[in-house]
Amino acid sequence: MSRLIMISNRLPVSVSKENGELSFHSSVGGVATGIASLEDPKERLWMGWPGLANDQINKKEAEKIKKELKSRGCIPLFLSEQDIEEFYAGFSNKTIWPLFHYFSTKSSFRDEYWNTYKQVNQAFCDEIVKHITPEDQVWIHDYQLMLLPGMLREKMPDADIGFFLHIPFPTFELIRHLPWRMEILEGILGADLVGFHEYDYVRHFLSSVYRIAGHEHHLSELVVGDRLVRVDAFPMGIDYYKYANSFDLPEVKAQVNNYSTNKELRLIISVDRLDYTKGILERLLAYNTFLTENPHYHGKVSLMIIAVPSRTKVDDYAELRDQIEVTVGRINGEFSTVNWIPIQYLYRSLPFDQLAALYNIADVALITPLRDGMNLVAKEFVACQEHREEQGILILSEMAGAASELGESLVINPFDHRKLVNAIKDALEMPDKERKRRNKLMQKRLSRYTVGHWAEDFLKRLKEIKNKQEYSVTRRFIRKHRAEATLNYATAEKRLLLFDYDGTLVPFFKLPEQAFPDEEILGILEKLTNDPRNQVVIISGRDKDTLEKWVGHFPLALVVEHGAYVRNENGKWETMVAPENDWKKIVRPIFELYVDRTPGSFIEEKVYSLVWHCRKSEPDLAKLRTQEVKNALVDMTSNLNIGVFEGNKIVEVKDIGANKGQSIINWAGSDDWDFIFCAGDDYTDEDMFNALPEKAISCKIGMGPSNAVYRLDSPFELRAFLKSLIE
Ligand code: ADQ
Repeated sequence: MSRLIMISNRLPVSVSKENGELSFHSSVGGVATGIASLEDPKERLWMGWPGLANDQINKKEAEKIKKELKSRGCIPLFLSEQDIEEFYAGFSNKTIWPLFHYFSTKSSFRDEYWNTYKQVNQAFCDEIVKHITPEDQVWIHDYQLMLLPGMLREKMPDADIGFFLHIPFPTFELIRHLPWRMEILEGILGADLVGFHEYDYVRHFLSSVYRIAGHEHHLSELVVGDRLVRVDAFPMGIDYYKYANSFDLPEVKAQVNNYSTNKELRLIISVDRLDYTKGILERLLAYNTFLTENPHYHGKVSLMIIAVPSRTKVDDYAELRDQIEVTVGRINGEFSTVNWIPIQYLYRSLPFDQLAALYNIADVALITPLRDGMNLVAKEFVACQEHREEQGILILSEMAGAASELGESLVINPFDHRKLVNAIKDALEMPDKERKRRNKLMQKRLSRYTVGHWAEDFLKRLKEIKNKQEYSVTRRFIRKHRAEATLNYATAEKRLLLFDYDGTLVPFFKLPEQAFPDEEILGILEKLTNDPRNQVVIISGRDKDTLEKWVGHFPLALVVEHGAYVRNENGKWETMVAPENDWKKIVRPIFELYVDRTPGSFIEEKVYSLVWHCRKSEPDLAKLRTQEVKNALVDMTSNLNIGVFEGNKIVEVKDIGANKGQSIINWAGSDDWDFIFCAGDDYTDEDMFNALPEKAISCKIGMGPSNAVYRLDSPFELRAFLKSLIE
């Protein structure tokens, strides 16, 4: 039976050891709550680090931990002190965390961190394969385990693997700093479904994947190897009613009564882990200015900073703690009176009842991270306002993922000191009716997309993409089909082999002249053309001189410029259609305009066509210009006997009298072949596939819609198949 296997750096149960005694604490974080509320009854397992270094426990204790955790549905993975230092504090929190939160100057790129990161990801992989079956659904979480999807994919090629990143995915300009950017992207792409909190992160990820790994996406789906991978946004929600109804809980009520002694004092709360991405210092400075500019608020407002200790072993965090404490001390020293302290500072984690009570009594929540993947505190605060008589209002940073769902809060740029100061005043002075109006809209949204809904949505989409993959792989020229074809080839006496050249026999290069045949393909062509049972034909859009020079020494037929010229195997050229080229005078200036506007692009002239190439141009600009050039051409060429075609990084305008389909009729039209194989990668090859008799095996190289019977991913896969024929 299929199970859900959750994998995260930390387990939802953590183990600690005090005075030689082990104790277990469940931390029902957001994700665990979401998973617990799934309606699907299938069994669940959770794998991760329980929080103790293996150097701190002996064998007997490790066994005890395993046994106890097993009873709670968890599998522990123990880390050594060195792993914690280099994998967790090091690569995860000193390399990835700052870089992905746009603090690139804090990022340190050290080989020993990277090596341990790889090792720990591998250890997770080795452990997990002992526990899973191919039917299980695997959901891997966060930036500590970005290599794991790829590692697991290698061991279990058909596994259902989802990956969710809880932090921002930054722009390509930052990702390119990372010396191991390719490995990280390939690791993530081992998943079938990759999820982020926000569409902006999806965009950044797809753009990095395109620029670094070269995979192009179509509507957020891309092909990696022979797998379809989907990338999508799943904004994580909260356990809404737990917060919205918290006021009715006696323990929360008791806490509220504890706090509410001075009804005159307006309360601003700030709740986060103590982290430089959270903007705590900037908040304090804004509050300082607010107090300076608004003396009438002295004694009437209080800011409560609740900072949860976090990553205390990382220097930046220790330094930030000092800075915050000095700043709090300075502001309190400057403004405090005998009966008023402007800032209360709590450096600790609060239990749920105390935190919920604060959410329930605060007038303002000041949540202004400099960058944040989502920020759940903002959502929790808004939920807690639902049943309040006088509701509080949220000031939220536009740099938090949550800002796209909480647009009715006071959204500010946390780097804009003036706006932050003004927002504090506006929030305190906003009429209750207005606070309620804004909160209501946000509450409605949050109550719909809860954390349970989030988990369900992600897992449903994972299933969908797996089903879609199955459908898309039926078209692949899989081992079984290839074996059948090889057998037919071996017994055939008369065989016709038709190949496109660029992107089919050889991969694409930045410049067309770089795509000359390498030794491997020359060897394959030599063997194929030496067999008297074979007729090999290469049909290409290229000009005749180039192909003659590259492969003309073999006894094969050549059809060039999409059928304009034909050479039989004896080397004699014939022209198929008389060129009619007046249209080029109209098209060339348009292409020239786009060459000027698109650095790296250029024009290639062939007898029957003009081609605008943009393979060397900046990819996103090339995409945009391709659409523009096509639009310009379609309007201007509608009265001419020419067609405009978009190919792989090209736009080609050609005489529609010349096409590859017509040009192969001479060969394919004859019905005395025992075996016909035809391969091509481009839109122009579709004419060829359509003109083939039914018994032919046609094969598209690469993705995209096609009339071919089968598909292979690359020229290298085609070469492997051709080698199996000749061997
Ligand atoms: P965090 O950076 O930890 O999480 P956030 O989402 O705000 O940020 O907080 C997570 C949880 O911590 C919240 O549920 C909150 O209640 C709790 N918490 C915060 N302060 C607390 C305190 N003083 N005492 C007790 N509990 C406290 C990362 C990403 C975020 C992303 C989450 C989830 O950095 O951007 O929203 O994962 O994906």
